[in-house]
Amino acid sequence: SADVVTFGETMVLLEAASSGPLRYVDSFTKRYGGAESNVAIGISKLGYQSLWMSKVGEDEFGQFLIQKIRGEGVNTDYVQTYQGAPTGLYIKEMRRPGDQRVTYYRAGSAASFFNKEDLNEQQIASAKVLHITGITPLLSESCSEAVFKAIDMAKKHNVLVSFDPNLRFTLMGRIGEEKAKQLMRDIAAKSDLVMPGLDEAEWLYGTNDEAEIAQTLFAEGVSKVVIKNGGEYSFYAEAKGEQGRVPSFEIKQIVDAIGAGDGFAAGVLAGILEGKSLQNAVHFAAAVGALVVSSPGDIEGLPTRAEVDAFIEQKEGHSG
Ligand code: KDG
Repeated sequence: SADVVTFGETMVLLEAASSGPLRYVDSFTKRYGGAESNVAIGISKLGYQSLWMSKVGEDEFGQFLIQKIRGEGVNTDYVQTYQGAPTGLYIKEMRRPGDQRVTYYRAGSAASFFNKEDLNEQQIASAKVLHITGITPLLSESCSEAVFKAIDMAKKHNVLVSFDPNLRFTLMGRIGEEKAKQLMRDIAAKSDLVMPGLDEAEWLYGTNDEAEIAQTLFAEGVSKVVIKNGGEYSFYAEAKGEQGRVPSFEIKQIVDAIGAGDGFAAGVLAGILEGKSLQNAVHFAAAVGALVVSSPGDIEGLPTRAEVDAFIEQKEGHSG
């Protein structure tokens, strides 16, 4: 059985091969990404078992995604091929250095037809962690229902529920921002570990006071909170334990920041699976996030355990 089970949409990524507005870009590099499969790949590279459930279109891109993700060591046995809709796409544009933009071609995609019947309860029940992101419930009503159903399954079997809100404002149009906010807060309240960015937490809870946000979540039954503040630091707190800040690693050049949060989440989860304290798990995760932003693509920079140790050693003169 898998250590971490997750589900959600993965898309083919067409990354502009040159900078400037897309209308002037003539070629693209084909990659792929999806927040949840990015985490699953991160977990696999760090030496743990992961399983990702989804629906892909009955098309070449769907086969490409399954091949690639399976090739990274993720269990894709519960990914279904769906005839009714195509695999989604997204495009990365580099308008000018430092101004990276993402465009989705995913409305009505195969993955948005994922529903609660597609969840494998046995796989969730036997996992150690169920990882959810806030992207999935925004895709469709059936995806939203699947998120709540999966959380119920995990709770019934004492599986840790991990939640990264991963706010996607461009996907909120279907239900509106206020309902989306409530939805995210409802999912967070049902989770054990909640890992928003500081700006996301501020949007959700109306304050940027990390300790106060953590207290709100603890009062709702959450046990661990990690709040990421990009290149600066991450805050961590446990309901019955310590809280503090862990500085981020300095990096020379940000090549592609998309996917860093997923690498970070994989790092925290791997740290927890290994029995690290939350503080040490966050330190480890900060190194994973730093390595991801130093490479193009969402998943290409995800490190192995040895690469994380070497990076920490190089930065701090000791291994993590
Ligand atoms: O976190 C990275 C994701 O944003 C990327 O892989 C694409 O899943 C994706 C999304 O919905 O934006």
